[in-house]
Amino acid sequence: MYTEEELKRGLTTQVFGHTLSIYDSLDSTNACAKTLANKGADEGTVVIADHQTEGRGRLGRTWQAESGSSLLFSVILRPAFSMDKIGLLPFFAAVGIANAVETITGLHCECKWPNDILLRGKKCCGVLLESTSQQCTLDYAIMGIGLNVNQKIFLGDLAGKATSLYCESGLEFDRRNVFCQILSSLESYYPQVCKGDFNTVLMEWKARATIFGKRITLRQVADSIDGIAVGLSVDGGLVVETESGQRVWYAGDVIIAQQ
Ligand code: BT5
Repeated sequence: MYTEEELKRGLTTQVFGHTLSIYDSLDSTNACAKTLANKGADEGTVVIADHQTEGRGRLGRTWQAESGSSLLFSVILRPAFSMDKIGLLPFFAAVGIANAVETITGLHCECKWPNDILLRGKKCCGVLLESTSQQCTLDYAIMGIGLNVNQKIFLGDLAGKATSLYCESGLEFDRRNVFCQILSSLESYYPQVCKGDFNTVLMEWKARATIFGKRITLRQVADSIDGIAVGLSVDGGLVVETESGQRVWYAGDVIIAQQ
């Protein structure tokens, strides 16, 4: 993996990446960041690894990434807001990352509820937010980001579903620059987010969403509903118009019906 000096050289941020923990291999950058946060690590501390042996997705799923060509990192956040805002943090992450990816590649990113970033309909980035609270107040959140940068092929389960910045642009990118650009983009939204103001983030997320007005199936582990995605609730849920009225969902996977 890169050295601290190499990564810090391109950083223009004040808080995000001020403290860096860099590893060749880890079980999961989110697990490591959680351990550091429990020991009191500062807001903006970043754990980054070249390889993960147990990269995590949501709902017990895994994140598979090729060493040497991906970005795998987690940022410790300690915003002083109440737990009712926690469901909005994935939108902050997605918009910060999408903005950076668009600047670097010139490609348009699509944001898919709740936490994916797509390029030309395929997933290039996943975000895993994990949080700990005490008496209704957020203690810290770990924002884990997996971005496919220079990976050239995706096999098995990922074939046809995953993509990378390289696959969509034909160009290889210096992962250090991509990393620095993402942290800088995230930090530009963070002061507003910390005040509990997600207006800009939600507006920019919605502008990149393609789900609204479409017929979808929303799948959870033991349940699924069909309906039309009509909007977001104030706390980040997906509002779906079903045959039995409007329902708000906070987790699950969206499948857009073929038109
Ligand atoms: C996510 O979960 O998309 C969140 C992934 C977060 C990964 C980062 S890496 C750094 C940090 N440390 C961790 O341990 N995790 C975070 P979910 O929405 O559940 O999507 C998981 C699904 O995405 C898998 O079941 C696969 O179908 C697919 N997937 C796995 N690896 C992928 C990849 N490299 N590119 C695209 N899709 C992938």
